[in-house]
Amino acid sequence: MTPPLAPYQAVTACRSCQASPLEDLIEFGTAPLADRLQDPAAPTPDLHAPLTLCHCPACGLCQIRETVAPEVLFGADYPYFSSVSPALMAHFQQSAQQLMGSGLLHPGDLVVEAASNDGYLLTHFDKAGYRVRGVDPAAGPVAEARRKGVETDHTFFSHAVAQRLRAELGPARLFLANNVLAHVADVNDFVAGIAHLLTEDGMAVIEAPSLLDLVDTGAFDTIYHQHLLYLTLNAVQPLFTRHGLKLIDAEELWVHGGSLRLFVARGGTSSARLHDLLAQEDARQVGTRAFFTPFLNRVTQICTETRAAVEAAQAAGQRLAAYGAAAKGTTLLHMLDVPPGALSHVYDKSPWKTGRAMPGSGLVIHPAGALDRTDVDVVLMLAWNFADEIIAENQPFLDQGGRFLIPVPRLQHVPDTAS
Ligand code: JHZ
Repeated sequence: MTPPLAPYQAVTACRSCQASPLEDLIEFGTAPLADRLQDPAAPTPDLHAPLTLCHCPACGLCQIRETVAPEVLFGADYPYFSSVSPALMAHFQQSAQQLMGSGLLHPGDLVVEAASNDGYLLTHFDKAGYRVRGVDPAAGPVAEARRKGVETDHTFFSHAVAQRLRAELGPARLFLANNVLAHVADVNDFVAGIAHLLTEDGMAVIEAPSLLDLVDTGAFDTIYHQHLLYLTLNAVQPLFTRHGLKLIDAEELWVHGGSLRLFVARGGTSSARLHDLLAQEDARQVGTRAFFTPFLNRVTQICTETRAAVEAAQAAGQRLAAYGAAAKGTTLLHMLDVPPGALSHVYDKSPWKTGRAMPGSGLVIHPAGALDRTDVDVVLMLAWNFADEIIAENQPFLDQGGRFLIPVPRLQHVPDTAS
């Protein structure tokens, strides 16, 4: 049976520079929409949409072709709450402290964050006495942010929203946007909004998935309908220039399997670090077909080996479950296409996900207390980016003979059964 399709449009021109044609890299087929969790008691057919990774030969921007209606992707039921990972919280606390210690902000300054989620980042600036305003389209996280006292507009950030905010609150000296630039269909409108909102000496600090890391770690599962862009510094530079802004510095981060932090201002000298990173991209010929070839082979290898490991465990009579009802898990399970029933359920710590079911696979989400051998023998790690944290918490499960399969960056057995 053909699954019902979500409302979507396929772009034919680059989302940034508008050049065409775009060149296709991988087709994932018709994939379920990540993060649209089901109520197992009253399931409705999962919405799907084609998913195609492509790139723009003109400006080098890697992107997906399909734009699923954002209200469908980030609607009332959006289940992602950033505050679930202590490592992520520590990362953002450090980032807030660094920015507050940098001398950029003065008392009474305005800090605006797009996709402020549950307010976890803005609370640091709020407590330090700055004026803060969040903007987020997802009802659940917005309610949580407001509960914490972080004033949040329940909407998507755009140029029009920036005009309204500036008229209401004045310009912002600091604009934050973590894991949102790459989610925006009209990225030119978003960046125009940043340019409108910033003070003359203001700064935008933006975190987004790095294409180089995606390719180097084989993290093909982070490709899903929410992620429209996969950034390189060379490809985003013209996006900012087009709107009178300048990329002045960049930093590589470990978060979400590898991200870039971009520092964008109206002018100023570019850092030596930025020049080095741009030169590294040039040396790797990022954006050419040859650059993508090893990655495309790796996707096939990860899927083949992981599927074989799941099937071998199943054939040996072991009970398998998954860990981490992450958005990326939807792409991974779609591409693995393991036999129905091979995995019994998925564990996840997020109380907002418990009791619901993952799209596509239908795996029901169980609360992740300590894993126990009386329930499960082998656990497929969908939240592989937090593998260290999750394994450290579950040492007793390993001591009892339990096993983890970690598919990305390369299939790894923990403990290593080969040794
Ligand atoms: P996690 C999210 O993707 C959502 P996801 C979003 N689509 C996006 O763009 C990217 O981030 C960047 C759970 N967990 O953070 C929590 C445990 O159960 O990798 C999460 O459900 N135990 C906006 O969803 C999931 O795993 C733990 O100890 O792929 C991890 O999801 C920890 C640490 C996490 O992002």
